[in-house]
Amino acid sequence: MSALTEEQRRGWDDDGYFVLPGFARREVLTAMIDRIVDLARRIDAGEDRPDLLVSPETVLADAAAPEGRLSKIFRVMRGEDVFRDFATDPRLLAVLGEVIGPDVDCFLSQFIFKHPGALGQPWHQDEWYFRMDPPSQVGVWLACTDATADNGPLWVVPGSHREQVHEDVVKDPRPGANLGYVEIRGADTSGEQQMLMDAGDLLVFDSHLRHRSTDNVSDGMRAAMVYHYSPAGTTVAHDLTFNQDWVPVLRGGSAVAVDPAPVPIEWGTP
Ligand SMILES: O=C(O)CCC(=O)C(=O)O
Repeated sequence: MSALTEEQRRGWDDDGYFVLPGFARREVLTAMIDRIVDLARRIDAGEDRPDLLVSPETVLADAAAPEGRLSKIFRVMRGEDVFRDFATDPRLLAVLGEVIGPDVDCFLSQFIFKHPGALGQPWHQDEWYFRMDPPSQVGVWLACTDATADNGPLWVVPGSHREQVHEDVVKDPRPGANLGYVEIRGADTSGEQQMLMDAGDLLVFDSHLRHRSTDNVSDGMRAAMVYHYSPAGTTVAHDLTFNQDWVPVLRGGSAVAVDPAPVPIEWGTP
């Protein structure tokens, strides 16, 4: 029996994404947010976590709470129970087995805070950043809070997953923008769809899908937990892989037990 409904399969093939509504329970979302806030505070207090990569929040750099000064924490999947359990949830692995195949690695895990006033991420394709062979990865974006019109939801261009990687990009010019962000120039976004999601909904999307998120103009935090998966044996064509940790999760269609021992970051050549 398929793990996808006909509608989800059609969404994957035709649009490059689909949503699994109500995929995560509230308790799981609360546990994720509590754990990430705790990690942010411990790191701020000087705890050494060479297995994690922390990305600062540049626009709101003077926030009082440590988590308010962060935009992302990467590589949380291996060593943190709540994030590892989600990444290897049998329901998720069944979906990934269908859209990727029987042998799957999780290579990226990141919790994204979007605090009130934080900027969104301009139009991009994740594959522009990845540069992998084979060039087709799968992202899963879990709404840890509701994603509303005001708090910086994702927007996607259905069908753009069939496009090549757009090389005509510019660095995000906005003051305070994340240093790594680029924006695709000149591509048609007239079919864009806003992804309003309830907390617990899961978006599954192709790494070629053009997407963006808008700024958080609300007075509440929007939060998301994002994982990326690849077919096992995928190779990366550049050295900027320090936010990645390659973890086998599926082999021959069966779940693989994940070693939770922390793996320090291997800094590539900048
Ligand atoms: O969550 C966001 O605001 C943007 C996330 C995104 O576009 C990505 O991770 O590729």
